[in-house]
Amino acid sequence: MKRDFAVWCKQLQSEMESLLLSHLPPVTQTPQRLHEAMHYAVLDGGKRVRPLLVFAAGTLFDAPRDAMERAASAVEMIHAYSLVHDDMPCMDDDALRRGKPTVHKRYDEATALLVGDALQAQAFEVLAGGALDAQRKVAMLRLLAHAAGSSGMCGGQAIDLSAVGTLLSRDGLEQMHQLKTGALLEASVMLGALAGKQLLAAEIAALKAYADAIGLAFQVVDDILDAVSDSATLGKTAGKDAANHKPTYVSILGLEASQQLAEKLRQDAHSALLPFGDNAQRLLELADLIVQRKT
Ligand code: GRG
Repeated sequence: MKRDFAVWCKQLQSEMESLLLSHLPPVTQTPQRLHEAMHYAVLDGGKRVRPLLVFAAGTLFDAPRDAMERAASAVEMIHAYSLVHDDMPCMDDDALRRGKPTVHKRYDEATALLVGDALQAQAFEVLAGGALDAQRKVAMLRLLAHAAGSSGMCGGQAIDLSAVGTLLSRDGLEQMHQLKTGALLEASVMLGALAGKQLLAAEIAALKAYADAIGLAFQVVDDILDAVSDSATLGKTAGKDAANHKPTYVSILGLEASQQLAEKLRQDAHSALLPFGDNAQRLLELADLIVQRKT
């Protein structure tokens, strides 16, 4: 990783911490336990990949800072909510997330459910604020709602839950991941871009092709890491996919072919950005980060 990219990531990751804090209800506000659990779920953890994508795309299209900050916070809140719910006993039943006990373990199941619900609502409230014109805000709200709902992340999660113990084809696996993980990653890129200057149809198509490639690459790498890494490095339980007989890229293609696929997707992401030239440097570097990450 180049030094200036590493510095850019670190700076934004640290800024995200105070931004998210400022966009959450204070823990002193009633109901304090729920607000404390929301802070626990969102703050102090995670790579903040989705906010980084918002900033990289937003900067490419000269988006105002406040609009990028709101979009980045909103998308990270949706992501955090999905992790809280995914870890619950009725779904993945996990005890470890971001190196800490999961929310239902640290608090209780009812609180975890409410944390997810409240974070989702908070995300839309944050995105609805700020000085962008109303028409643009509605477009951004609609985009995030579509990516988070049954046509996006929730839909992907439903397919995932029903696929456990079954044989999924490679196409079926790809469709599930496009929805479960890809939709929110794509929304991060598009929200950043939408917050900026008017987009041409060709620019939208290029960004979508980039987002498609990194969305899938993210998941292929997630499957590889689950198979080859350990819980201490990942900050979540490793080896769960095989233990739960979940269809994954590693189980369908094998480890080596999965690694080759991740590399091919990284190159696809780079090719998609060619029309933007050097201006897309941060998006290019984020594609590399997604494929080369160790956690
Ligand atoms: C419960 C509605 C609902 C959806 C859950 C995101 C998700 C859908 C489930 C999480 C389970 C999982 C391992 C998904 C695969 C990829 C993924 C989203 C990993 C976690 O994202 P990272 O690596 O996490 O960006 P950090 O902690 O860095 O933010």
